[in-house]
Amino acid sequence: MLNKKSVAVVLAVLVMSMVVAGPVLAKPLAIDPAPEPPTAVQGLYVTSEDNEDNNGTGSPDNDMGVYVCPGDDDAPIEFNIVVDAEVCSGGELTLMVGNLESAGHQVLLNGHLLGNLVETGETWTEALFEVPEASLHKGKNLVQVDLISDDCIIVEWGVLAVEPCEVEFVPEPGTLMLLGSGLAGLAGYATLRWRARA
Ligand SMILES: [Ca+2]
Ligand SMILES: [Ca+2]
Ligand SMILES: [Ca+2]
Repeated sequence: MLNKKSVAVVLAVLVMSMVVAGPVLAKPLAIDPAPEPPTAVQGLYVTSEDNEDNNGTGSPDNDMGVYVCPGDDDAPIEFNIVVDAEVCSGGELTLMVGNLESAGHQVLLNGHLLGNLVETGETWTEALFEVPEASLHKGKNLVQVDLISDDCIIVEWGVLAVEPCEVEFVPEPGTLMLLGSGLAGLAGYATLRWRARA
């Protein structure tokens, strides 16, 4: 038969253990260093250092390359990938993500949901997402990872692969005028030479 005192002790121990354990989150684990991002070449835009915060001020809140857990001050994880060319087709976003122990975290580009991260476990994952043309533009493209499931993850780098625009030769009015004045100049020169000879 339990007396009141022993019940109180058991309750106290239970409450204490809950306080110590805190919210139940997948424990961050040590994993090998992340694979390097690809070299930035034409059409391949790489961000491996944070450059954006939760309020969009353009200052890093240092949420890349470190564990971020749901509810942390620096969550969600966000950064910009700068595309320095016009965009005339869709592309692909690749994220290097570490320690995905549950599925569900959402990946957005410029506010458009691209998809969810899947569970791959205690390793690095190259997560690939198709990007529709409407979600891409020249300049800063905001990548955001919303931590939906109870899992702490690392986002190491992000790469946008964008098809270069097809170049069509359509002379602009300015070009035509230049061409025209060039021809007029040539004609004038020819006339002068002809006069000089006469
Ligand atoms: Ca953040
Ligand atoms: Ca950030
Ligand atoms: Ca995890």
